[in-house]
Amino acid sequence: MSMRIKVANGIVLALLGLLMSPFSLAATQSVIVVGVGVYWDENCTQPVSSVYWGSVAPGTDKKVTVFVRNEGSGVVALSLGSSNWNPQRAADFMSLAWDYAGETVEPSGTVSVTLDLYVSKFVVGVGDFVFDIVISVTRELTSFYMIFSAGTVLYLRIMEATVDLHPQALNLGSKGKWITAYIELPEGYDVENIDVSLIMLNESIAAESRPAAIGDFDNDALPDLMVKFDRAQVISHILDYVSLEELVKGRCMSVTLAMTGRLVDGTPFEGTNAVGIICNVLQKL
Ligand SMILES: [Ca+2]
Repeated sequence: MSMRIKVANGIVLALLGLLMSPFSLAATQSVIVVGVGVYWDENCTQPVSSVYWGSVAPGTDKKVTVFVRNEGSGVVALSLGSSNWNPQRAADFMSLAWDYAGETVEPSGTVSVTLDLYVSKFVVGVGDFVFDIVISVTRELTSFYMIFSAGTVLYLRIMEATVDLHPQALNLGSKGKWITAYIELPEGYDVENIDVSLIMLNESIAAESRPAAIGDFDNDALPDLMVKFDRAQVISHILDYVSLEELVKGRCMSVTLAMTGRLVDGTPFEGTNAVGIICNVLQKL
């Protein structure tokens, strides 16, 4: 027979003090008391109630080291889990591990463990996140120590999109109405999630809200999103920033345009593509 403690979510913090104490009521030999405490220091004077991971960039991890003490009367092994992820999707992109090797812990014995939170490089749609770290004894998994933890995903690297602009050679005197862009995203991202209203060229020309369509323009089996920009706006923008003199003198010029945008969950992306400028028309200007 062993003590069984059930803790409902939400009242865990109130019960932490109870969980961290040995259950001295169990005084008979046949009763094995289980309990585990987690501390910042080896002497077990500073209980861990929360862990702040800070900013974690996609594709990286953060570590914290804690001391786990067996506060029961029997030899135990430890087990690590997590729960109450918010947002829930954070659990799909993050994993919590530790370097505990499975050694048993004697009553009152402590073991130092390093908790390691890894954030997938494909993480999307997660900013601030919280979850509970659950450390339990394998002898009795219903006795556990729960630690609130929180952090923020820091999108250091902006996702690189593949951008194809058409026409590739821009006739500045053209009467064509549009410049068409085909956007592909890296593996793990879906062009369906691009927020068309936030797509910009050189941070100054917004994409038209329509037409916009998903297809596979370049037949590479990767879906691409087609959007259009007003050609007159693009030409006007280019003329604001390029030297006409150089353009005419060089007879030909290539201009790189940068596209920026966001997915509907806020994840940013960017990509560039060069367009040539047709010069013979320019000489008539
Ligand atoms: Ca494609």
